[in-house]
Amino acid sequence: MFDFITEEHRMIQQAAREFAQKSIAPIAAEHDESGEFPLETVRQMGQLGFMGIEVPEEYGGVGMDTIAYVLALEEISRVDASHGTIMSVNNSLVCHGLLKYGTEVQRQKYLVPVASGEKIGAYSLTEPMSGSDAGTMRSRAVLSDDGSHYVINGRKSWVTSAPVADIIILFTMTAPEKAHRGVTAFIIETDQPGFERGKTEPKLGIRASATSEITFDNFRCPVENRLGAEGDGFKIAMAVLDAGRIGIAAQALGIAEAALEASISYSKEREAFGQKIGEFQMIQQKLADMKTRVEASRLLIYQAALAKTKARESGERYSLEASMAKLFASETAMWVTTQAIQIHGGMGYSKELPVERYFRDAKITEIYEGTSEIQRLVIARALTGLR
Ligand code: COS
Repeated sequence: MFDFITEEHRMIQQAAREFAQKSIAPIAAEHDESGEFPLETVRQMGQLGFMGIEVPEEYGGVGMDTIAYVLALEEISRVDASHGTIMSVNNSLVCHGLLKYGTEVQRQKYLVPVASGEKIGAYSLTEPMSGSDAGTMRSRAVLSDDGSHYVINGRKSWVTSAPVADIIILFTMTAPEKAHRGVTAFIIETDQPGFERGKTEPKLGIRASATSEITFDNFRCPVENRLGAEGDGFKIAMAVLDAGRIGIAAQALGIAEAALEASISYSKEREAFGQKIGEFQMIQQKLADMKTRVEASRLLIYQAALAKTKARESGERYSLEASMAKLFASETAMWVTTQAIQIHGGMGYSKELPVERYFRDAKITEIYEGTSEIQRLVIARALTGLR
């Protein structure tokens, strides 16, 4: 049916499925409980090429397209959404940003190690007082008198992978009077003085992915680490988030599928009132609606992935397709995981089964990389051209 899915796509999908089952499934619940970052399996994902799927081989990636990326990410997230988050940020927010906007020197120095999984990347836009309204940040970067470096000060929050990241793409203000047109992007090496990581956030879900604040105290960033021109940062942040939102949609799809599969199995085993619960119409209706929404999410994700692959040549924006995929898939994940708990009854509420983890993991997909409200705003603006 999907003739754009090639043999090569199926191979990476199968490789991701096998790796997730063999190496991630046995540790997922334990890392969810402890909140410990799964460094070993993340390194292995790098060796398998999953950390830079769309990056050309000359820059350390495997040189595939967005369909390959969403297929692999869905398989990883189906087993563990925390691994999915780490993979998604590294691929779409960091590698994509460095590939699209980096100079040749920046690509060689930063993209190669991040795409090959040798180093871990993060993306930092949000601040304590600036989330959805991303153009209002308070952190600052000031060019030194001799023009050799920027001095960065400020605090950023909710940075996925910050506690372990080697490289962070940072968005900060170089010209606050210009509002969003005063935002500039930088590549930060986290082993430099003036950079500090805050405490790891105690989260409801995706607990094995590490998230923290970061602070800059007179951090000196060489001019050659500026990503794009001064003032281009907001557009870079938004364009990169379009790519990121397709990744989050694929992550949400993986979570929803896992919850659906568990629900199908349970409804064929569990008996009540002398029959399998799957023989009751109320359970059947839930399963039918869950499956339909899962498959509709998949179609929107494929549409967005194809639009992004096409944009490589056309340079056109695919914000509409990305936001529709993220909106629908994340709300599907939340709805499907809620139904899954209901189908499992008390067992769905127990930590003995992974269903409650899917439910907790699903919630963030409606929040990060743009809330559902922001996705609706992007979609409506694309339709009307109004602001
Ligand atoms: N790609 C390229 N350029 C984009 C873009 C995109 N996807 N989205 C917006 N832009 C450009 C616009 O074209 C505009 O350019 P000009 O300055 O030349 O006019 C500029 O960026 C500002 O756009 P806009 O006026 O739409 O900005 P707003 O301040 O109204 O913000 C929203 C738009 C709300 C959609 C944006 O701030 C957003 O997505 N916020 C959510 C941020 C987010 O996802 N945070 C989570 C971070 S990851 S945990």
